[in-house]
Amino acid sequence: MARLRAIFIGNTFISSYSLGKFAPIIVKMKIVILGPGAIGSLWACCLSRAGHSVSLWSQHQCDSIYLQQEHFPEIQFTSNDKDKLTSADLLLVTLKAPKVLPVIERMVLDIAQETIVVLMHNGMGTAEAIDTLLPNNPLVIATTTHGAFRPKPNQVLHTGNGYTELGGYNDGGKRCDFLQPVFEHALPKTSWQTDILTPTWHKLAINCIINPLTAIDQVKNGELSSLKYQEVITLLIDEIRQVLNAEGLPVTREKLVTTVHQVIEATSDNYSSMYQDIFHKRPSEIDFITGYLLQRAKAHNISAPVNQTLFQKIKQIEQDHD
Ligand code: KPL
Repeated sequence: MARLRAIFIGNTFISSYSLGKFAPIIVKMKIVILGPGAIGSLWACCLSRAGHSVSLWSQHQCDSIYLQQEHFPEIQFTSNDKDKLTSADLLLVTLKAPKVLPVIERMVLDIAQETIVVLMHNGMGTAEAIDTLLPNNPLVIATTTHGAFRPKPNQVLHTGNGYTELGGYNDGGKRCDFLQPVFEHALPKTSWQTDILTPTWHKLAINCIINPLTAIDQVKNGELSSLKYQEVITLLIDEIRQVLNAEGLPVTREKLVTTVHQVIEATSDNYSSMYQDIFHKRPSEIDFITGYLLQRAKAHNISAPVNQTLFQKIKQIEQDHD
């Protein structure tokens, strides 16, 4: 039997029509990408090629940005256009976690209540703040394992094929499952999660282990499979598991060990994002990764001394850079 779902977002008509095996029809959305770094630029190119009206919002005040992804034709995006922002159906935030709140705070008056806000970054803790700042906007969380690299300001490379998980954070966001075919059509694979906090916590667990260890020792992810790191990884996993369990996620130690080692293997040739931040003497996302874990550990009266040590080491390195 045919199923027709029709949804209006702002002035845009989104329809998702499925008949037997036919794919959904996705109508053009007005999308602004806030923070077009590597992953934001990749989504900008993919969503634009999928037929959406995409514009960018960058910290570098400029009217237009050219981006070329691999062999595809170069695309000219308008940038920092207030009209595009106020009329956006979707604001895809690909800023790093520490920048999310300060940047959105400055833009708050130009974001319409109907605009769906999607947060896509490593770490946790921003959604609470954005939900308070924009209480009427549908808020969606996204995690992605796609790899992207910007060798030059106008060029983006899709360096690793991954998957994206989306899910609503607030009531409005929970009604946005029609975004799944939009993202899937632009850059597969994408799934809609009714409980997005579970995959987000799992990603946080992985980042709490791989990111600080690789950043402190300045090694590739793959190095963490050597014997030297196994004791500290086991201790970190034990602390993280207790926090996840206290948060209501019934994950076992074995499951976490397997997942972490799978990611180390799959990304063995990667320099983690925290490695790169420390290498380039940029502030890292530690407050939103290990810092968030430690906050939740404290709330549950769980001691996490090994995570605390890594947190302090990264903080010390950042201070030395200052
Ligand atoms: O998410 C990552 C990161 O570098 O931030 C991992 C999964 C560790 C891959 O490098």
